[in-house]
Amino acid sequence: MVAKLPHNPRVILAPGDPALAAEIARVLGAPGLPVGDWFIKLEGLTAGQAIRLNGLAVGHGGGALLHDKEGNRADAILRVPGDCLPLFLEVVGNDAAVGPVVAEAIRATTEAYGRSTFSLVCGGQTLAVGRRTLLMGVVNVTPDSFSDGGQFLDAVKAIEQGKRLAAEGADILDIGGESTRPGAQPVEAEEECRRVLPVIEALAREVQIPLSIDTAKAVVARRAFDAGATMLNDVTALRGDPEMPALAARSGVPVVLMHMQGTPRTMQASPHYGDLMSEIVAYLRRSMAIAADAGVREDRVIVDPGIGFGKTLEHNLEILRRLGELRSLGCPILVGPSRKRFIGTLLGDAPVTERLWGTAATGAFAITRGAHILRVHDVAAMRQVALVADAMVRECGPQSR
Ligand code: HH2
Repeated sequence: MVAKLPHNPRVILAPGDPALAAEIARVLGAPGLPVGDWFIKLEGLTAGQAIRLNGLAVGHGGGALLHDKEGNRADAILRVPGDCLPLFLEVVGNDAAVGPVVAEAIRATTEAYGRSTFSLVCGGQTLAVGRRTLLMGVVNVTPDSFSDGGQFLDAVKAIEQGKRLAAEGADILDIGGESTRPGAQPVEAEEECRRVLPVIEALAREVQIPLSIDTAKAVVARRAFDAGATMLNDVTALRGDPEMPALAARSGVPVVLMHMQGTPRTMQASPHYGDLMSEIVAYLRRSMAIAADAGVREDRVIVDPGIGFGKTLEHNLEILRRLGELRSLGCPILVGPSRKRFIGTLLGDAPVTERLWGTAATGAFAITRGAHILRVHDVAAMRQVALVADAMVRECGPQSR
């Protein structure tokens, strides 16, 4: 199980850049050519394991870059030629100094990385993920959301908005009754329910697509499921409410696990990371393990790096550039850049109403970097972006997803 793999293993680059691989195959007319190496990072090895791993990798035409940590601990970026990996894993598994645990961490991670299509069962509906980019349309039933606060606080308006987004081509609607914007005030569960339940009840009757409840409170999630929601979007990744993991398991819904540093009140104060993607992957892996221990099936999990949640502009850009590393978790990847402040900053402090083109650029880039689902406010425009970006990704071959 990927969630419980030791050494926080993750693929940094797979054999050949997929686009490059497709191009070489096209030019040379030889699709089976080995076009590159795996680059896999393993953390918390013993120094002895890391040195031995390097020796074994060199013996298979690769190598390992070692990063010394405190005392006897070491991280390694392992490089193994793509066509040598099966043999290399056999040798590592049988090596007394390294052993089967490390071999399994590498094997399971590369296998998870290679998964490109998924099925998400949401009540009676099944979403095919990975064939084209899915859009999750946002319905904020709040007075204070950063992007559209107060516009849909009235249930009738929120229902209309949900119906509009569904008609524009949303694949999922995400309904939330508490803003998570930096510094937002917490909302009581009763008030959150009062906001979202009538909207979910009406939309469950009126639209044919799955409804997701955006909440960190188990009591709100439970009542939302009773009202017709069939997906959970928990920005605390099952760590905010101790009742949430068991509820998620019992209800059997797909669960979005999002990374956040700090809480919405504090997260933008001074976000700080050592290796950003290492910390995000380790955090999500830990939440996946919490989910698995509570009984959530592995095929119900979606991961999200949490754009803007305890992240500076530079962090958000780095996440988008390195998004592919999340593929090592073997789950669909959801990204929510829509109208966020970093886009405004890049556009010279553009207000939230003028961030659509920036959102489009970010969404297209995220798709080329492996996002399967985009959480967006402007579904009609982003449907066009996704259609065109998907066509370009397809040109690069199936491996590029
Ligand atoms: N972003 C927001 C809220 N929920 N959930 C996931 N999984 N990923 C995100 O990036 C994400 C999210 C913030 O956007 P919005 O809902 O428009 O604002 P607010 O939280 O102020 O209501």
